[in-house]
Amino acid sequence: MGRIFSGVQPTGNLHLGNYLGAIRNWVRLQDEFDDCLFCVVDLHAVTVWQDPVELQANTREVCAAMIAAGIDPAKNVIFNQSRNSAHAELAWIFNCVARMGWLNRMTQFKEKAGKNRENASVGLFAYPNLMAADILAYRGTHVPVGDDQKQHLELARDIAQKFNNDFGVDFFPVVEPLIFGEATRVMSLKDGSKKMSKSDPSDQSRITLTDDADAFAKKGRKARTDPLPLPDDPKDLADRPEAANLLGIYAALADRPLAEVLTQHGGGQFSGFKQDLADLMVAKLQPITGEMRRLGDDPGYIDGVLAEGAERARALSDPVMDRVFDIVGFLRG
Ligand code: AQP
Repeated sequence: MGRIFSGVQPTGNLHLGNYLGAIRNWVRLQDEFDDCLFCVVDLHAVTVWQDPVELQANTREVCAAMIAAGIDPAKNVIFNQSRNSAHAELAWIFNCVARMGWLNRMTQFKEKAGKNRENASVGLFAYPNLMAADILAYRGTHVPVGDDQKQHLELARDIAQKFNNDFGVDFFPVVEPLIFGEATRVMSLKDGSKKMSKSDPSDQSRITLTDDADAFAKKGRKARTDPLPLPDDPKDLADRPEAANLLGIYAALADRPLAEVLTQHGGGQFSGFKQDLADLMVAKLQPITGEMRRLGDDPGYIDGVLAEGAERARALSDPVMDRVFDIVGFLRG
């Protein structure tokens, strides 16, 4: 039925957006697809400066979060990206396939580089080529991600197609994004126009997977809202980004359609709704955060999962890369 590849950067502050937009969907997909690779993308992380000691701790934390959320390391391939050199090798070939103009259009680079573009790393600019390589080194067909990665996946499709055209082959598949759920883009708790993100300087802007029950309640209570009561029709959320965000989070966590949540809460005040939301976060997230903590106390186990996953990953990418080198014309003895 196809092969899943997806990843999370080990850049700390793993948050509710990463969970609802990505990791939780992976848990569901692992039963639908025979082959799933879930990767801690440490090569992507170093496109901006990372403290080496923290990078190692964050890599283990992301792996623990995946397992704690319900991804089975025996059935799926869980590993960190730098352990398989195929990612970097194919990314180089894609650096030579993708066009500068394509990368110049990427909004994430513009957002992350900000005004200081000249000072951004070359790696940050070429990030989408590495992302295409992550998927295509396994000839991955389906990529479950949050809405923010849509543009990068379109680029991955363009790269695959150009490679196939340039070399007159039908080798790389057309990658399908899988973007689903009621919270495909979770927004900051402080500003409904900004996505919830690991790099936001304010810890109050996000729910992290290491927060405790008190933090869920406090952050939920303090989340920005507007003075109106909750609407009962989804159409009335169009110009109320903060309300839309909190209701979307609620619907996603409760696993219920947004319309149904509005039927229940419409007309009510935010104070009562926020309490319900905090209770829901505790009920749904605390078992995960507790399990993450337990796994965090056993780094030997996590390291074993990552090492074994990398071996399995290499076994899957080796034949793909042999064929790529052959197509490109590299003599390999
Ligand atoms: N706010 C979000 N809502 C829904 N999904 C999200 N994702 C990220 N933020 C949200 C999804 O999480 C997966 C892993 O993301 P990543 O580790 O590659 O980080 P990112 O997309 O660059 O965003 P972050 O986590 O906020 O980090 P910074 O602050 O560095 O930009 C992806 O599937 C992503 O779509």
